[in-house]
Amino acid sequence: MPAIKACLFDLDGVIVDTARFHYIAWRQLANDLGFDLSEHENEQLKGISRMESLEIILALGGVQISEEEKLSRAAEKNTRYLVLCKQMTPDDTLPGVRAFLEELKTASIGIGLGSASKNARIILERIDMLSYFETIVDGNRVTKGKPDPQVFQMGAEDLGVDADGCVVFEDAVAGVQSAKAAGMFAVGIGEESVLTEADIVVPGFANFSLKDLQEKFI
Ligand code: B16
Ligand code: MG
Repeated sequence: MPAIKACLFDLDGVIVDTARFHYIAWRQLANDLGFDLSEHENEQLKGISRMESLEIILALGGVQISEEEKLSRAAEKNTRYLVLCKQMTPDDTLPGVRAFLEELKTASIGIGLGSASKNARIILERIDMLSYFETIVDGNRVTKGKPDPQVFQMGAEDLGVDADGCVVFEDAVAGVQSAKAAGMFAVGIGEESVLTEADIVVPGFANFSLKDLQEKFI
């Protein structure tokens, strides 16, 4: 059986459900600009950087604003998002995540974060999960967003592990594509009908152990 050397985790939608806060804050921005943003439309923004998300929303609303206004609207959205995130506590960590990371630690498997978010550290601190991660690759470090493989390649490099020993956990289509482009085993968190390019798809970590992963890892 090939050995798993490291696991790289996306943040939003994998470790913690911040997608609902992103949606509230983006929807408010759309409303301020005179249109609405549906939950379905919001799906397209998962795993996508802040500024790219803004461009998608503006295109959806058929609205054009100056580059300067884009920066101020994005900053305003982030302020709203962070206010909402203040409600989070360690109990908001998604079910089974903590136990799974404990299993990895016991098995001496490397643990890294690969997130598009520039708020990754703040969020991990809020849910008391920062100490699990040996490396954090976030939106402040990458120059190319998902689906580019850079975020996970940097994580593997930080941990000193080859791509074929890495497993990536992702809830976004762009994130799964990023993992596959990096030559890694991709576990989709969510629905098979959406995450079609993942090697396996599970609904979450609630009933998923390291042994389950090792049995599927190829
Ligand atoms: P921020 P992930 C992504 O995080 C979110 O899925 C995406 O919706 C968000 O726009 C992006 O982070 C940037 O977040 O505005 O906090 O920098 O899923 O890659 O962990
Ligand atoms: Mg995500």
